[in-house]
Amino acid sequence: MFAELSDRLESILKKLRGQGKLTENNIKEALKEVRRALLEADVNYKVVKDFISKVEEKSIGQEVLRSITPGQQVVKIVYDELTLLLGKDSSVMKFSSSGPTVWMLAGLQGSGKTTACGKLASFYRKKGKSPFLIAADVQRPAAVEQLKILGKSLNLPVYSSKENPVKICQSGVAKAREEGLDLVIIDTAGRLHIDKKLMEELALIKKEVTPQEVILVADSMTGQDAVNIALSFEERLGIDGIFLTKLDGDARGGAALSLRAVTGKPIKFVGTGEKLDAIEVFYPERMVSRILGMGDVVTLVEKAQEAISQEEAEKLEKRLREEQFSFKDFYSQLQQLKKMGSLDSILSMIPGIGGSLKGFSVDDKALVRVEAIINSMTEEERLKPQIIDGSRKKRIALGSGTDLQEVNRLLKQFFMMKKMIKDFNKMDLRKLKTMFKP
Ligand SMILES: Nc1nc2c(ncn2[C@@H]2O[C@H](COP(=O)(O)OP(=O)(O)OP(=O)(O)O)[C@@H](O)[C@H]2O)c(=O)[nH]1
Ligand SMILES: [Mg+2]
Repeated sequence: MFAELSDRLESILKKLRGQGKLTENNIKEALKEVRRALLEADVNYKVVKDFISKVEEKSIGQEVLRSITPGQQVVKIVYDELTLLLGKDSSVMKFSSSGPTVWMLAGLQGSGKTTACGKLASFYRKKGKSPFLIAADVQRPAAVEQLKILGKSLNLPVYSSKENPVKICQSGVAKAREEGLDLVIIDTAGRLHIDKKLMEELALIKKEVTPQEVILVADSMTGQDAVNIALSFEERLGIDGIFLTKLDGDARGGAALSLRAVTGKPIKFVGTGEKLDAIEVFYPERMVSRILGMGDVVTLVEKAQEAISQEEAEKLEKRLREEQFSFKDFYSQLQQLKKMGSLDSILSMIPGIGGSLKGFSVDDKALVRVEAIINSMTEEERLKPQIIDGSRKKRIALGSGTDLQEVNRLLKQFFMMKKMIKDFNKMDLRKLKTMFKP
């Protein structure tokens, strides 16, 4: 799905993510590339323009540039804005509270309406509905037959008659009510182009059977045409949502990424193949993760933002560099560690240290005792652990409900860590970072 766009965005964002420090120019350059990739994927020009300007505005703020992970922050902004573009939440289908639910599918010829009828019917039958299909396409001679064959393959009833499309729909809904079937799906005729007659026919059906959903079936392969078609249908008929088909093909992503922004209507389902089970509920966030080829990055950034404030990180970095690392710092690290899960991830957020302390981890129970030990130290002991002698150790062990062995172990770990930091400081940190990269 959207392989090319996905590859390009992924590589642009990967470059950004890898950078410890960013300048306004770095970001602008990267966003220029993002812009080009979106335009080449046939995303609507105006949508791209708005998108880039929003991302730029948010990215160039001081908070991002000064943050501990500017590259990742920018990636997250891109991710969030793309998600907004696609409509934040997945939208659910509406059902009737009295009598059968009626959904009407409309769209141009060959967009995949008839197939979508079958997909929706089998999808909702699995959820306990009893679907009933109405063949209201009397335009194309073989259309009714096609729906009947499809109904047979799914073992679902299909209604057809020799009346006009509006009458067919009315009597079809009446029949469904009679038989106690609760989900009516209407397959309508398509035209090669939007014409007045088609729109009038559809509007009349909508008026007479008042469907809970009018779903536009749009072919993602047609790119910006799909967007223009959707706009026309929305203006002339009024639609509730979009079923975007053929995403399994080599659609470039333009339609998917522009439809919501241009029409204001949500994409509700996507078709991902010719088979009747090739249907997916549309989740904007999942789609964006797929397009950007990530997701873990975003959660990581969110976690890091919660756990460690930028100020704290800067203070710590400064202390580490000045070799003043004390038990107080150690303690505040532990507090953050508890919020985050692993010391590795915190340390990897600190520029200059990165992955160099990999492998240092503490389990939860040990953490509680370590906290108790540090809590039992005096302020002076925390700042200058070298003064902790035998009798102080005994007092601390007693106060924390641990034993001498544990106090010793913690002190040993602490001095080891401090020595590691000291050694690292003597070396070129940049070199170190590459050394520790897997
Ligand atoms: N690859 C792929 N093919 C699809 C998808 N949805 C529909 N098709 C194919 O697209 C072609 C047209 O599908 P139909 O469902 O007949 O389209 P329609 O809108 O009912 O067409 P008309 O009734 O002629 O207006 C068929 O060959 C389908 O198998 C999809 O999600 N992926
Ligand atoms: Mg059809």
